[in-house]
Amino acid sequence: MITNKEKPLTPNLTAIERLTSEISRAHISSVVLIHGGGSFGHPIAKQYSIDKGYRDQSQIMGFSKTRQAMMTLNKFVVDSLILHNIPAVTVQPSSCTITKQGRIEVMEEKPLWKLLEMGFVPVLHGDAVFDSDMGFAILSGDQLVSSLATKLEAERIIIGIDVDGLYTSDPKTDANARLIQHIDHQELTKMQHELGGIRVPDVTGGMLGKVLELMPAVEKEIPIIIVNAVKPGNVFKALKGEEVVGTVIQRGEEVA
Ligand code: IP8
Repeated sequence: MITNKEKPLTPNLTAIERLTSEISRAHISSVVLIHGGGSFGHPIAKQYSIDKGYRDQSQIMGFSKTRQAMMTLNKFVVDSLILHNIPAVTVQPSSCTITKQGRIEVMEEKPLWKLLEMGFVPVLHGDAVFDSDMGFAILSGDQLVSSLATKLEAERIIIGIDVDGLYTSDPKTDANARLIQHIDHQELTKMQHELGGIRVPDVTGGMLGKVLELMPAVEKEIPIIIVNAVKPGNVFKALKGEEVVGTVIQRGEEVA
């Protein structure tokens, strides 16, 4: 929602401005912000098949361009955060992370701990990163969220998207789609099996992928709330722990 998905390399400055002002108003003392690639990282990564790993020399320029596009988007976000008096500092995933087959293998966390300890707000993003098997890969913001929440022992995860939460089907195309207000990881695993193999539309597919990526954090008992960040005030309310429409994902009781 922080970019215009229809137009490559176009930020949604209004949304960025409003979101950063909500984050600022919430006065949260210890927070890590992570954003995705939107119409900056994705079109270029796709054009050069960066997600498939290194295949030939022609991708080398593509890797540089993907990284640069992510830095451009990140600058819009961080500039706006600083304008709202948030001491934001970018931590580039490509400089501190190596993946193996697209999964985080090594990540230097010390700068993150230091930033948090000193009261800064670290800002990370989905990125083109180096991969020990594939040469390079795309590391999604969602994988970063899950991994960092676990490593940094987060109290909770708040995900801002452009629909009200997790639905039973695509709310943009299916009038019968129902918002799931509460779900545990077992129900989510079942849902994954039901949907396994089905070519799901973008929103649900993207959402399911997002949610599955977050499962390790849920298993570590870190609650997740997914809210519609397009609706003014939702991110603020979620940050403040106030009641807000959305989907709460929590670890359920284990069934013997
Ligand atoms: O939007 C992908 O991050 P995501 C980042 O969180 C790039 O999947 C470089 C495409």
